[in-house]
Amino acid sequence: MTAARPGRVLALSGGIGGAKLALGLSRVLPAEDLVVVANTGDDFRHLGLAISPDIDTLLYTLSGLADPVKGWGRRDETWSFMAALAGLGGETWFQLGDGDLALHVERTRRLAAGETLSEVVEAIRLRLGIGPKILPVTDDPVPTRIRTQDGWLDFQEYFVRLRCEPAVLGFAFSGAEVAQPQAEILPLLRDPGLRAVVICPSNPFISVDPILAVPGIRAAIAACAAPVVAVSPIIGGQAVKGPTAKMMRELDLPVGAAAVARHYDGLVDIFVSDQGDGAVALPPGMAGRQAKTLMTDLADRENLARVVLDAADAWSRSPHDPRGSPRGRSPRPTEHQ
Ligand code: FO1
Repeated sequence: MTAARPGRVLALSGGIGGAKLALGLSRVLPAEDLVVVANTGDDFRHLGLAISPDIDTLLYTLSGLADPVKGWGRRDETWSFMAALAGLGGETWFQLGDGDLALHVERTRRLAAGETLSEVVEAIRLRLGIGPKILPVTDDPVPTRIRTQDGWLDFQEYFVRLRCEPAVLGFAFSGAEVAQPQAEILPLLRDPGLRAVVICPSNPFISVDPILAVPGIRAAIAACAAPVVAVSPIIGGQAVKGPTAKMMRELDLPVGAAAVARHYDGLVDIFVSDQGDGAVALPPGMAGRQAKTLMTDLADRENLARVVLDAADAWSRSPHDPRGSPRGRSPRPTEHQ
């Protein structure tokens, strides 16, 4: 490992896998140096409540409140509300624990009172004592829709109610074309002092792509002065959790880290794959790094965070030929060379 560089790190994250690396980053960086941009494509209204699963997974993970087994929801949760709802014949396919319910009720109240989603997340983040900022990628609705052989499905309908069983044919992020990126994100990406952009090991299709679909975000990442590092969510041809590998098969993609790297071609400088996968064929101009990417405990999360930052810093120190850059960018500022 080499000496750390100063500057902020912007991490893009979906839910469980992304939040694990975000936690690792939060433990090796000063709080003010980490900003996590969260996917909001999974957000929906349910039982009259505004639910933001990936934001909440980040809030719970970074505050130590997350359920360590499920990855979503709160630890030591009780389920009286669901049991009472079931007794009344209500809708119980989407599980809301009693403590978790409080967050949805409070978010719904604040939104109804005119707060933006960013303001709500910021208020809750401070109440939970979380240091790093968590920014919804946008305050506008960008619900992910899944195209299947049986037609289009709302995201949670596909993910939770149908347990990801229908084969996917494609995705849409409704409203993304008119969504405004959250106000702090583009200025951060344009900051010449930005240390790194980290694409966490989240599902590329349903967690990262909705973030990149918000106007201006993809272009700003491609143009930013800082190295962009992506961590593979696929290890040994399998997803650690969730439907990434199944989706790749259904989309006729080879299931492996190489296909994830190709998905990020033109955006990513360094691709971190699992050490057990050996050498991964990467698109021209993308550098590879191997590490233990399976994060089973806190030490794994911290170690992977250090590897990601070390790879980014080494990239920043190395001389670059902008013509050879996969992102076709102008040379980075002198102080970064
Ligand atoms: N995932 C499930 O598989 N079943 C559930 O009943 C469920 C409830 C739930 C409630 C609140 C929350 O924040 C997340 C919840 N999740 C549930 C997880 C979540 O829907 C997905 O993991 C994400 O949307 C995918 O990143």
